[in-house]
Amino acid sequence: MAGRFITLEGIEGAGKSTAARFVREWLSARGLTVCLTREPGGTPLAERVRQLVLDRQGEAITPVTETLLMFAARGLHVQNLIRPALARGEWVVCDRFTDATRAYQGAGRGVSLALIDQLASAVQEGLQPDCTLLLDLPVAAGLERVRMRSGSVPSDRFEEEPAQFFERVRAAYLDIARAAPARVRIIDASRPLEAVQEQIARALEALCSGTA
Ligand code: T5A
Repeated sequence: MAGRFITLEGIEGAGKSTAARFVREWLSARGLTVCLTREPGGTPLAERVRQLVLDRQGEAITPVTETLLMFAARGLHVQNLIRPALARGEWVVCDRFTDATRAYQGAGRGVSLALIDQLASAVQEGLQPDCTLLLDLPVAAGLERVRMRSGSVPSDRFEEEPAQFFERVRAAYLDIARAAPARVRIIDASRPLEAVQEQIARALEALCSGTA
């Protein structure tokens, strides 16, 4: 079976990283070779861009510059990790991709979607996820999980944002899912872990059998 490109999306604390590890195990158990990665980041240089863009102590970054940094990291990631892994027949499981830029920089920060689409087209050169798992839950529940995990001090620049910012991000993700129902599967991430994993397993079964 040829490699496929799976992305995970959602607001902070939705459970993407936990779900990404589950996806890797589920696919590996079926004999598939999996490349688990994340954005921003995924290659040595892209991880350095990640540090710059998430750093709470750094200098001010405008929304457009933030968008350019996300795509600079994405360009490195697509060219040096994602495309080579897919070419080897591996399944790439990526914690966030361009939908995050549409939701955070587009809806969250007000950057024009036309600019985001133009940058996506230049950087991705036709590469699109085969399947996106959108882990959806109320903003308060996601932020509470983050608080339980890391305490009350924000761990990056995005966690400093108010709840209204994440409401816009969540709404944008749901709009993206409604506009691309064949690609984006909404997972009810407010459920207990086992129930979340059942929903993900169903989506993966559909993808593997070619019906997603
Ligand atoms: N960003 C990123 C942009 O603005 N634009 C872009 O283009 C891109 C690519 C970093 C930031 O970058 C921004 C968005 C982000 O703010 P990130 O590293 O993915 O992106 O950071 P976060 O989203 O902040 O990642 P988190 O680790 O906070 O959230 P996750 O991965 O969604 O959640 P996870 O799996 O770590 O789980 C959080 C906690 O909840 C528990 C877990 O055990 C953990 O403690 N949990 C559950 N608890 C109960 N029930 C369940 N079903 C649970 N699932 C997980």
